[in-house]
Amino acid sequence: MSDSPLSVYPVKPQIQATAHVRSMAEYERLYRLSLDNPEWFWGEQAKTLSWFHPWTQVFDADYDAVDFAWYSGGRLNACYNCVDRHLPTRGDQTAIIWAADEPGVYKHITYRELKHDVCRIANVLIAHGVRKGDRVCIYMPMIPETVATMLACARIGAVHSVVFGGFSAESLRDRIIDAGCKVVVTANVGMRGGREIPLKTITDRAVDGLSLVESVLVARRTDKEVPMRQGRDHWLDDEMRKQRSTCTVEWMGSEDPLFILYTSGSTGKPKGVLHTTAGYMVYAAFTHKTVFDYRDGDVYCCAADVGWITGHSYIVYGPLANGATTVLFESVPTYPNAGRYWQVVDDLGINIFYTAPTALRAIAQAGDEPVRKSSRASLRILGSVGEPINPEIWRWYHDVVGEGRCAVVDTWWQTETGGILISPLPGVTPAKPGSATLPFFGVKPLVVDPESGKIIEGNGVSGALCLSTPWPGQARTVWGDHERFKLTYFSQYKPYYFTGDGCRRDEDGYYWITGRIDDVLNVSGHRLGTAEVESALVAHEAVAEAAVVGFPHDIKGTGIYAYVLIGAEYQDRDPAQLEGALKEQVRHAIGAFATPDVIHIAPGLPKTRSGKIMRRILRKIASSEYTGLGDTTTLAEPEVVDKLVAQHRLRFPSKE
Ligand code: 7RM
Repeated sequence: MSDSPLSVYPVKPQIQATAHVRSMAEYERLYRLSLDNPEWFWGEQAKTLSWFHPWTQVFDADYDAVDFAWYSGGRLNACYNCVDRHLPTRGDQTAIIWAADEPGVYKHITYRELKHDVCRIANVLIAHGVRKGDRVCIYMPMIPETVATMLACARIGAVHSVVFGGFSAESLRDRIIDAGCKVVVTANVGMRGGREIPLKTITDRAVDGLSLVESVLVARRTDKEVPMRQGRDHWLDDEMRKQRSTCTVEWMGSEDPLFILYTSGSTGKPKGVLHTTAGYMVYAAFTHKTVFDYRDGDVYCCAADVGWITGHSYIVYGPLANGATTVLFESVPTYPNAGRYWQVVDDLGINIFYTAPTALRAIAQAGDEPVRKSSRASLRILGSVGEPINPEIWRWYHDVVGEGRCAVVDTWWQTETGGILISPLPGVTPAKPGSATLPFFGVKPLVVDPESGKIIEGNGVSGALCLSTPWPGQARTVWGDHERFKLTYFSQYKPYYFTGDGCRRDEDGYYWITGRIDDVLNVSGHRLGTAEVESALVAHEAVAEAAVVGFPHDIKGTGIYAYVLIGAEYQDRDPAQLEGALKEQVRHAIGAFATPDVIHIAPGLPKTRSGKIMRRILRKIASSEYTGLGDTTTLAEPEVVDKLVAQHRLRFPSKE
């Protein structure tokens, strides 16, 4: 290891190497093999799944058409792999431990019970007309029925589209329409941090007047009564009671769709990222086993929401394919206090814990006391995902939470990648706090010069992060718009996949993700396009124009800063009231997590003479960086910058 400004955390002898890769030498050897002979490597990994019919070709691609096929000729079923195949050996083992929002309330579900629930729900879906290839929208809280519904879809070959329970009616409606969902599964309410979320009411608004949606199935999270529309709405538990607990599996082609998951990009509406069956399952299972060193009998907890890709791959499909015990955590890290995570860890004897830096920052604020109150003796591995982890928080996670005994794995990946691509292997890869370290097997990251588009070789370099080799877990297309898929990911640095992230490869070849270099914000680990927030703002009649940028935020990582130009007839309005109304507008259009932190009613926006908004300048001002704004004399109205700076200074005097 060469010098690094940050300390290197060597692998400690007391941290056992992952059961699957034992040393750096073995990592390097396997890594080289995986790149030299990917078909052999990925063929070997696929053998850990159960197949109805084996594949005839591991990989095939038409690079011009951006068309990838893994395990062609094979037939399998994701639900069968997550549930049925475990019954002979693990029927009585706990598959899911539900940790309810209410502290201390847990429910254990065995693999056998899961199978019965899944089959009943699958039969309910069939009874409501769902067939292979049909889309089902899942707008649910973190309850066992949600996982069972995902698996039920997979069982009958339906394509699920899970929409995070924090999205608004409008966002939900857009996603239901885009995917063409004929059934929506929701719950009467969700519970988060002691508060009720009116999921059914939001669903009613979302599907109002949509003839496309034939049935709304409603899980009962609490006893709360909600209006049910005759003929369309049905209680899920009532429907399940009418059904048998067996349901035949639909054998799917390897490349048949498994699910759609919407994600934000730099332009337009969110894209429905499509993952297919075999490649996704192989990748989710193998990365879960290897990166988290999952061992038989371990209790594993990923505290994400199933509404995001992390929940799909590392609460549901990866762990269950490996026959794991996976914890479904319904609550939030700060409820009823900042010690909640560690209470759950002790109550359930969790060995592997996976969360996001934003959650760690939120609880680290409360100091070490809430952590020290717990034993955490069961913990072996601590994972991080969703955004760059600040070295200070990494150290807190490692030293305070893990008491130096646990390996920290900072895992970099995306909705589009299906699974982890850059991460240390626990007990194998020496860590550097803040670096996701080295590529996973079969993954070849490239650092590309954003100006010239040329690959930058060697170490000690930075640029745009691209990926040069295909891997089984990668998304296949954007639902209904393959051109957009090609354009978004494979055109900027053709023929490579462009991630949207910037990165540095240090002297040791370690990767440091520096964050998005497109117009995507990472707010509390939630992905959000600036364009989405802008279009929500301009939909308000008072707003003539809006420009949204990110700025450093202590807890959220990135905060949302919106510059808005107000129309002439609204100039006399009380600014505070207007700001409130605009925040409400965004909450209504997208969801609470997208609410801007700052609404800056601006006299103008810095634009080039050709009318292009200079976002770089807006980002700097929002971050209280008033120097180095560059040459502003070429702007259409250079004085606008001075005005914006003066207004920002006045409002945030303490930030300088
Ligand atoms: C898994 C997930 C993807 C974006 C990605 C990055 C950022 C995720 C890390 C990270 C630094 C990490 N999917 N990101 N993990 N940045 N270090 N370990 O989050 O589609 O919702 O977001 O998240 O910018 O492009 S996602």
